[in-house]
Amino acid sequence: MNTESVNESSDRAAPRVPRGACERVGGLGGFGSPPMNTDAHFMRRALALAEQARGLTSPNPLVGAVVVSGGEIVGEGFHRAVGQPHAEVEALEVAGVKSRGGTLYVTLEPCMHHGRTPPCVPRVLAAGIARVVVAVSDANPLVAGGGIAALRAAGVEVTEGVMAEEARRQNRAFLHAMRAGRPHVTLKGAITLDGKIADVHGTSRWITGREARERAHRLRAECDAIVVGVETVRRDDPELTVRLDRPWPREPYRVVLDSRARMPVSARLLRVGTPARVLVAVAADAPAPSIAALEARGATVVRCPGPTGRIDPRRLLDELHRREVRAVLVEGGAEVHAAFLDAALVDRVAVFVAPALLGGRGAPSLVGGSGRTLKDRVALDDFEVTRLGPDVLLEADVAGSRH
Ligand code: AOF
Ligand code: ZN
Repeated sequence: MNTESVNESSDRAAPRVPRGACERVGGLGGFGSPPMNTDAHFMRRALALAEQARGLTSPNPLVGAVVVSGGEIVGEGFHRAVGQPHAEVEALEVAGVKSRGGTLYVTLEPCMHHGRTPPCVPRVLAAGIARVVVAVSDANPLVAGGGIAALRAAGVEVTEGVMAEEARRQNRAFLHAMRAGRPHVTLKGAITLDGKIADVHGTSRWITGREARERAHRLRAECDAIVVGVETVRRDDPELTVRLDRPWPREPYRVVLDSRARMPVSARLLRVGTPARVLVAVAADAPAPSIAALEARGATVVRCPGPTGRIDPRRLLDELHRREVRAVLVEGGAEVHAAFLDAALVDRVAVFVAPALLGGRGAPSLVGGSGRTLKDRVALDDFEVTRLGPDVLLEADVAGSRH
């Protein structure tokens, strides 16, 4: 892909690291803990290992681990997919007896609970690890500090917070979902420089070029649910599938906000992928025959009634949370974007900007609704800019929404 990174954080192949960070490997003092910069070096490696599984581990987080003995890496691992061994277990398997007395670097606090796999802490203790370095504690209520406490109680030295900000960014959606009890929401759109998402006729294909559209498919591949409004389905008849240059093993839920169940049963989205992973969110007065017709096509209909006959986005997110969705991509249109913003349910924006102007009073812009006063604007933090061929991708966190 011909992408030019304006900001280092846009390099998705490796986690974001401060450029020029000083590090010293080897030459350890020989007494006590190695210096912090050596810890950062090995943790950076663990983050890079974890990153290899981006988009593949949900509902689990990305986790990487490195076992170090005598200043050398003797084992590495990462979490590959839900149900697969945790990162620490992989790394300890590789290290074997060399783990004894060594240091384990892990990007997320080791777990203590029986989930789909056995707990990691007993495994770490059995391997004779003397010191564990953790980037961030696990926000999962089943773990939340318990792993670190159990290690310390067993006499293992634990250092927390090494490369913590990078680790938090790496698992932004997972950590947010665990902390907030609802999925992390990214508002995604493609606009012209004057902010239009379509021309006055409603035509939006294509505003951006190939590279930007490829990146948009990667954003889909990395999320668990794509949300659009029924108007978008009626107008564009999208598939909402992940289309990359190689087959993608995970299929995000494809969700349509359709308060009155007006989605045509002939919609393309019901003919591709797994129909049961099409969720149609309806409100209280959706006619039963329309619901039955959609269900007959294999769609899953979920009821998320709001106060004014519309969908309550919060209820939809609760429904998605129950299905272990961590990352949601809201792909429009303008009114759907406004509904999520008005409910204060947007955590991040990803906007592709094309070098073109459309104009037209009737042409929709990225966010519809009744608008805000400048005083009440949605402020964004931590802007990242990526060039994608002729277009630009702007990503930012909604101020106040901590990952
Ligand atoms: C770690 N290392 O590599 C992962 C962790 O169902 P399970 O057994 O896979 O447990 C999933 C939970 O364990 C997940 O929600 C998160 O809290 C933690 N994931 N923990 O120490 C790992 N994948
Ligand atoms: Zn674990």
